[in-house]
Amino acid sequence: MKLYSGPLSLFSAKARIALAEKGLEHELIQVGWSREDRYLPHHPEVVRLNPKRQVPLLVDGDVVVYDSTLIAEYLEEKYPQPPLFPASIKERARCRRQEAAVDEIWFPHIWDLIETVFYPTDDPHVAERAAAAQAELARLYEELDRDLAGRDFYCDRFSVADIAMAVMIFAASTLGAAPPEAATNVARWSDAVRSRPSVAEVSADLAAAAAAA
Ligand SMILES: N[C@@H](CCC(=O)N[C@@H](CS)C(=O)NCC(=O)O)C(=O)O
Repeated sequence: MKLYSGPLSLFSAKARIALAEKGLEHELIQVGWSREDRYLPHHPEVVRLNPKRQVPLLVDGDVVVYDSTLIAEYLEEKYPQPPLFPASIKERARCRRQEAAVDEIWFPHIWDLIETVFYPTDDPHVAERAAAAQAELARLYEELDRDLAGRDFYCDRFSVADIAMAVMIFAASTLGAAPPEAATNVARWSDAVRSRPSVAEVSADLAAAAAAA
């Protein structure tokens, strides 16, 4: 199995953690990235296999899967143990809803912070965008803290929702938007999730790539 990944790609980090949690041997291929050119030129295999020209991209024999959410779904179906989705339909729906929320509601705010730190811009509103992102993330942390009350994980077991949240909250924390101290449920959850070897290893790789960028 091969995973095409980006050294600073948060979506690739999700796929890497899922593979590690399932103990799946794979070749990790880190595509090129720079502040100036971002992902250009795209890796030739990514161009050939993914019309979106994005990582993560998984190749498992003759199966090609792109998009971190679809990769997690594929891995779960092909390699069900250990599971990364809850058992009940109700909890699976909660898990999928939260993973989507992290990718589609949290990430745009995190992207605003990434742009201010990593990519030079002449947008005169960059500081305002960063401040608005910080405010929105503060609101999302409050909501998440309520959702995690009385729960070890977001759903009834460690799941793709926790993976998506771990990656985005790790990134937000390194970009000046760490969870507030009052969010004690988030802190308890974060300690548990970040101590997992899969999350610890991938977070360390992201931190090293960010330091070198
Ligand atoms: N929805 C996709 C998003 C993937 C994505 O945005 N990948 C970025 C890196 S984080 C990428 O490959 N960008 C290449 C480019 O924009 O040229 C997923 O969940 O995998």
